[in-house]
Amino acid sequence: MKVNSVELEKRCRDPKEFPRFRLPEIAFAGRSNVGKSSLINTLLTRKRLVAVSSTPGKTRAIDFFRVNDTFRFVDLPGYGYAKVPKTVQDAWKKLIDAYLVDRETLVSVVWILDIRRELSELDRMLYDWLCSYSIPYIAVCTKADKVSLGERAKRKEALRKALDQDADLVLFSAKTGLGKDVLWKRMRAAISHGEGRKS
Ligand SMILES: Nc1nc2c(ncn2[C@@H]2O[C@H](COP(=O)(O)OP(=O)(O)OP(=O)(O)O)[C@@H](O)[C@H]2O)c(=O)[nH]1
Ligand SMILES: [Mg+2]
Repeated sequence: MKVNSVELEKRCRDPKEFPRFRLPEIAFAGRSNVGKSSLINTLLTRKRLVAVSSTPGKTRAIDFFRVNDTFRFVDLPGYGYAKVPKTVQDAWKKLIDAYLVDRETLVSVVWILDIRRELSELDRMLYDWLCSYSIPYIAVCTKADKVSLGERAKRKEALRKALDQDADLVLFSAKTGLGKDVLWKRMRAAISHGEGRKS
C-alpha cells in the first residue's frame, strides 16, 4: 500500500467528538507499551507520526488519522498500565467501549499482542468485546524480532490456542518490518469488503 498522505484528523476524549464524515476505519488496540505506536508508524512509513514512548500509558484519547483521504486509522489508548489510577482505567473502558459498540464505519480491529507475553485480563476483556459485538479483528504478535525463529512459531501457536479458535495471527516486527505486507493485505481486504458494520 502506498501511503501518500496521513493527517491527524481529530484527537477525541469524548464520543461526541468522533468524526461524523463516514470513512472505513481500522482501529488499533493493545496493552500499554505493546508497540502499538511503532506498528502504526511502520505501516505508514512515518518515523514519528505517533509518538513512541519509553514511559508507557501516555495515550489517553482516541486519535483519528486520515490516510490517503480514503480510510482512517484509529489509535485506541493502550490499556493495563499498572500505575494508572482506577478512575483513569474506568474512563478508558468507557471511551473504548463507546467506540467499539456502535461505530458503524469500523471494519476491523488490529489487536496487538506482545509475542513474549501471555494474555492479560484486559486482553481477555477486549477479546470478549470483539466477540460480543461481532467485530472482525486481525490478531498481531509484535516484537517478533525479540525471540528466535523457533520460538516465534511456538509462541504464535500458544497464543492461537489461548484465543480458543482458528485465529490466523500475523507475526510482526517494527524493527525489521516483518509482517508489514501481510498485515496491509489483510487490512486492505477488510476495507474493501466492509464499508462498515450495518447495525
Ligand atoms: N525490538 C522491538 N522493539 C519494539 C517493537 N515495537 C515497539 N518496540 C519498543 O517498545 C517500546 C514501546 O513502543 P511503543 O510503540 O511506544 O508502544 P505503545 O504500545 O504505543 O505504548 P504506549 O502508547 O505508551 O502504551 C519502545 O521502546 C519501542 O521502541 C518491535 O517490533 N521490536
Ligand atoms: Mg503509543
